[in-house]
Amino acid sequence: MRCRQLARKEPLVSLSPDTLALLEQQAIELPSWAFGNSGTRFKVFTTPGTPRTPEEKIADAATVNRFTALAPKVALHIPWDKVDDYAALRAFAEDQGVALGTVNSNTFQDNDYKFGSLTHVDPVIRQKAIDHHFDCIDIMHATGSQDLKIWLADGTNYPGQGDLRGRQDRLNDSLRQIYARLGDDHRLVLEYKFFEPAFYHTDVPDWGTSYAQVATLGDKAMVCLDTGHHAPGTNIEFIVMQLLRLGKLGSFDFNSRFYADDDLIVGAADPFQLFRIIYEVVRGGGYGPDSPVAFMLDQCHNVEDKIPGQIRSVLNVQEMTARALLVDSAALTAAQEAHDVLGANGILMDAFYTDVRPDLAAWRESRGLAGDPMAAYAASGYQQRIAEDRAGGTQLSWGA
Ligand code: AOS
Ligand code: ZN
Ligand code: ZN
Repeated sequence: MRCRQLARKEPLVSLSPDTLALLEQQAIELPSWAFGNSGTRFKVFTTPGTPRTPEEKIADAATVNRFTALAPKVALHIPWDKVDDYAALRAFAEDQGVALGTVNSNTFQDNDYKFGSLTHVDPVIRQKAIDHHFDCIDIMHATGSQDLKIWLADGTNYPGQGDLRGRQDRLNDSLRQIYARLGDDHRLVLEYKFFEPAFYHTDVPDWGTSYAQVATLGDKAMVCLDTGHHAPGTNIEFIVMQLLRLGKLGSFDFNSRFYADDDLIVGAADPFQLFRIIYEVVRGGGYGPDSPVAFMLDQCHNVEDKIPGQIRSVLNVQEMTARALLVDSAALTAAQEAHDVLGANGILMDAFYTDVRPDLAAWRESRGLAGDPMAAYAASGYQQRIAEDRAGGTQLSWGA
């Protein structure tokens, strides 16, 4: 058995032109709601300069893109980003240099949905939830969006409260109707979450249920994996591998968690987990413009400034992608097939421990961007400007 770690003398060469060419293709979609005020159930702290309109949220997202060249799309949430004219909103976004991305539906803020939405026993309420998705699809035609993302708050709090099987059957019927309404270029992505706001059961608790549902719909239906929606200790990269293997990984909602659905900055809690996830994405053919996998953030910034919070997030994703692209896959396969347990592990760890930040900063500068986007943003005066300009009006909250 060869000890690869001891044999190596020279430091790893970081980013090759091939790796940089792959990084050039990185596109991360920002959630509009990350720019609104958010909080815990104890307090929502406001931030000076928080947007008052969907347009201002888009302008802030475009600012993140200007400093990083990593975030060319903004995801919308309906009705939080409701406007009269979505074609005009699209034109506004394009003027700012970004496109409108995933449309997120919302069936969790209306009294009618107290006992469910797409799973509801009452056909009138279930139809209302289906119709909301039809409205979202109409909006997607106007915005040029590809993905309709469905996350459901549906579930129950007590054993016996609902008929688990009946709810699953109604969900499938509702999803079939929504799927039938999609445009040719549209996709439906179904997000799963094992708890909250319902605590005994949720109707789409795990990747298997999401997969079982979308598999009955057709090729345009995929699974959305939110990194904060798993039980502690879950091997998320295994799920990534399996969904890619099945051709059903449609998108990520990236964020970090320490305890529950914390929605903290991606890569902040566990950069190694993010690395492992992105390595499996790359390994499974899920990276790049031709892949079906959309990289989205789903985060809230409760105490930190929102724009730098998003800048840090996309940089974290870029750094872990660069490290994942550094894995010597030929050597890894050879070590795996030789049952060189520690050698194989060492190859992965070599890539993870490579500090790519200086290389990425130099590469950014070579492309006319600031080497340190966080510092450049802080020095730009944008934060002060929006704090002054947006002094009047009502700042938007996460759910508005
Ligand atoms: C909820 O926990 C989910 O992560 C959803 O993606 C949700 O739509 C998003 O947090 C914005 O409401
Ligand atoms: Zn999510
Ligand atoms: Zn969530």
